[in-house]
Amino acid sequence: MTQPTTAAALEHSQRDFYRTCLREMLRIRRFEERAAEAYALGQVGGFCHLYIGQEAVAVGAILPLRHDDYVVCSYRDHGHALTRGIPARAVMAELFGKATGCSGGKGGSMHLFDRERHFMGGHGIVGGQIPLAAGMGFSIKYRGGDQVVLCFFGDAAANIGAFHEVLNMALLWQLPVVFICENNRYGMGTALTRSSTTQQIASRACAYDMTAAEVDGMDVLTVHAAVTAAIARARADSRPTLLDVQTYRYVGHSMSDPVAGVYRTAEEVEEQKVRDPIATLRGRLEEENLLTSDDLQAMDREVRAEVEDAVAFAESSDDPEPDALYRDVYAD
Ligand SMILES: Cc1ncc(C[n+]2csc(CCOP(=O)(O)OP(=O)(O)O)c2C)c(N)n1
Repeated sequence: MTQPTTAAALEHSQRDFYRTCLREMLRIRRFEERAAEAYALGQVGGFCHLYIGQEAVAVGAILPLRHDDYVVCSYRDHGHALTRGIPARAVMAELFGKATGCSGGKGGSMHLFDRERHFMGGHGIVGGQIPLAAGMGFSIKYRGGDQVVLCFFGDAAANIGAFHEVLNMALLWQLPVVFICENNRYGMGTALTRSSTTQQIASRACAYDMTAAEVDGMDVLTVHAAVTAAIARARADSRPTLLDVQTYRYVGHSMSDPVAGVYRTAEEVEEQKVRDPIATLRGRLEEENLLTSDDLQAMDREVRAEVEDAVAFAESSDDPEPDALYRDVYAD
């Protein structure tokens, strides 16, 4: 067999990379559509915050990580967990509160966790993960490692005091943390104008002399490039970065919030769908003849099958034993 030329090999690897991005975003979308159905049927209890519309952020940011790097994020965490490699079965089972869930069924949608994959949650307290990320960064540096931490949070979390303190300390101590603000414009029902949030974040970054960039969060390739550069800076020079990633959620704040709510119009939501991250990448791949509609259908079929398998697994799994309440998930 003839060896592919370097150019052809490069083209192949680029095509595979684009397809991986598309597939990962599609997995999140289909997983969450199905999770919403399960929630409506009463199979998922507690809170459930969907990520639909924001998929390009988790996928673009997490794909460049090494397996020993760390991820920590807010309660809107299904996409981050799936992209980090937690099996769809374990994530769905956690939503269903089953013993086979990645947090033993004791965390639910907001508290996905996986020690092996260095996925440090899923946090329900707005901004609670930001100081934890600094601790992880400090611990890496203290032990002389070269891992990095990705810390995701919403724009409203930039209002908590710890955000300011942590940015300051991260810079003073030169911690290898990439702070990723997923700026979806709304903090539950509170709308800050996009520019005011962006200005706040940029001015803070400037005050802390930290590289701050505005990134188009609806374009997975743009997110990937920005985070790859930030990861390199953290790994090689132990320097923190703050990214203001502009994104949008098409769904309500949580399953108990209507799609548009009183704080935005249905027209606004529809307008934003023109920038859909999945449709944008799919269009680009089709234009460049890197994907046919048959390929796309096959990909969608596989993803749907994975999600159905995850639901069947969650449905047939057992509830945690009552005494598991008193045991650490990782103790056994
Ligand atoms: C410390 C704290 N205050 C208030 C809340 C209630 N709360 C839950 S989500 C939320 C909005 C957060 O918005 P943002 O950080 O922008 O993230 P998004 O939900 O948009 O992803 C609030 C105020 C909370 N969970 N924790």
